[in-house]
Amino acid sequence: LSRLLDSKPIIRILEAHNALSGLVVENTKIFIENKPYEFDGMWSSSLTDSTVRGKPDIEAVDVSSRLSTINDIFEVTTKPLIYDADTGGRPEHFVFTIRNLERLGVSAVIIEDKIGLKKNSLLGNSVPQFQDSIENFCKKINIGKKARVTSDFMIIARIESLILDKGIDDAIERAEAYIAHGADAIMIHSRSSTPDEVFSFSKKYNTISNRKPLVSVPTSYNKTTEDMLVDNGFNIVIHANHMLRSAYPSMCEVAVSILEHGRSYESNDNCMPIKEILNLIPGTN
Ligand code: SPV
Ligand code: MG
Repeated sequence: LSRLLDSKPIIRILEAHNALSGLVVENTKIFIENKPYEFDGMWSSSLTDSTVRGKPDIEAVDVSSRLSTINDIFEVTTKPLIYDADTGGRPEHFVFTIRNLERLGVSAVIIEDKIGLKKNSLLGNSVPQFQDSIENFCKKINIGKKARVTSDFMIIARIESLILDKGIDDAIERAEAYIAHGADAIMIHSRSSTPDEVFSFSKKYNTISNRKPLVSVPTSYNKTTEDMLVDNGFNIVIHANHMLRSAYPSMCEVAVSILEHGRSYESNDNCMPIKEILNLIPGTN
């Protein structure tokens, strides 16, 4: 991942929640005017890895289970993976998460500067959620950095100031502090439907000394194109939940249709033909 960052204008990451969705990220490739386009890597999302287990995105899925998903994905794919570690947990526990992730071959971890019972960021202030102090979070970054074995493994600090309506100045102050304490990159999150606030942030961020790569997760402001992100200084874009969100509606439609018709025939168009699913994975026959 760190090598890719030096060689491309923006790194394009797509969520994977199991081996099959990992294979979609791995193998999807298109050509536009003879130019190839594909994803550079995968995002292990806390939201989707919790949702596939029927659990809320509140750090209820333990790290061992999360790592088991990644193990499944890595058995059949080759691209870099960025791991969503939520808050990173207690600093004393974060150390072991780092060691495990590195050993598995994960390229980077993102930890968010929240404390207490973590809730999904896109819920914003409609639920109680709290930001960690700058001092505490800097300590966590620093402890994580010391636990790393290889310098390639990136620790990315995620700033929740815009999610919690704390403003751009607070976000910039945090970015500077997190970088000073060892963050290898910064993720600025937003739940706004336009990119205005993240672009105001990046305008200031791009001028700070010792600037590190900048990560965007444009779930709520998804009219924004990758080209616009590049123009505003972003280095990594994470499409954070789209493999799971696109699969689920089709499953629900098929379940309803089978009940309605007492047979599965009407669902044929929603389903991959048996022959194709048998041929989907090399080595099936
Ligand atoms: C995730 O994908 O789990 C994330 C991004 O952390 S968000 O859901 O927007 O908080
Ligand atoms: Mg998450």
